[in-house]
Amino acid sequence: AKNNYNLVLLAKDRGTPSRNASLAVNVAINPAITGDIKFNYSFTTPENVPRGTVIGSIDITDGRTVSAYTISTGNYDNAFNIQLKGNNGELTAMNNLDRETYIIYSLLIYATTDVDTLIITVEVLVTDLNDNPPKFDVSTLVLAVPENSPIGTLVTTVHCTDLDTDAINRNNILYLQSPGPSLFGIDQAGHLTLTSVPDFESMPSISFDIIASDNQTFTTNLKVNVRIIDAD
Ligand SMILES: [Ca+2]
Ligand SMILES: [Ca+2]
Ligand SMILES: [Ca+2]
Ligand SMILES: [Ca+2]
Repeated sequence: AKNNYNLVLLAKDRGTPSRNASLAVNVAINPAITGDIKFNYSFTTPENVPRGTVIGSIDITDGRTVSAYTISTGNYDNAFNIQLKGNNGELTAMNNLDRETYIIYSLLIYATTDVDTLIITVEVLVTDLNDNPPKFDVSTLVLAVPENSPIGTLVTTVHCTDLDTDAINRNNILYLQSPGPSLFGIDQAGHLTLTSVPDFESMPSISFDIIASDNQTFTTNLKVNVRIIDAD
């Protein structure tokens, strides 16, 4: 079938003498899309799979002969490639898939066949891996606590986030790492409290780390410096 037509538009006015102008227009006709025949596929892949990993195969088994598969829309950052394998379309990963950027891709794919062009929708669900460390909302903490403050005094609350899902970060924990005798405790809500009464004369300042660990895969340290304020 002819897919290109050259048209000439002619405009002519009613004046005397008559004036006219012409405009050449090239019109490209898109291949016929068979709207009522639609194939839907759904694939699942973990994030970070290497380039070339096969995500899934599109299998048109209705007697048509496919000459090409083309991804029309939805292929953000050129995440996927599709190749003709026999009569099938093999969808492979191109760039590293990042669940923290795109969780679901909805691809619109055309299959050019000997009869017509088919529309195929492919949904690719990207599943989570633990590939992000916990992150505190500050990089260091400098605090001051009056001496003789009672046990249980809330000194501060630290906040920690992780881009991975909670299911992946199971056993995400906060704990303290202290070189000397510990004056503080922390709970899993990030509350840093006194576990003994501070005494300026014996310990004017103390340094330690608050550590967040996501299932022992990544740990992130937050440096804390606490000055004890002298009281008479
Ligand atoms: Ca990721
Ligand atoms: Ca992740
Ligand atoms: Ca994580
Ligand atoms: Ca004192």
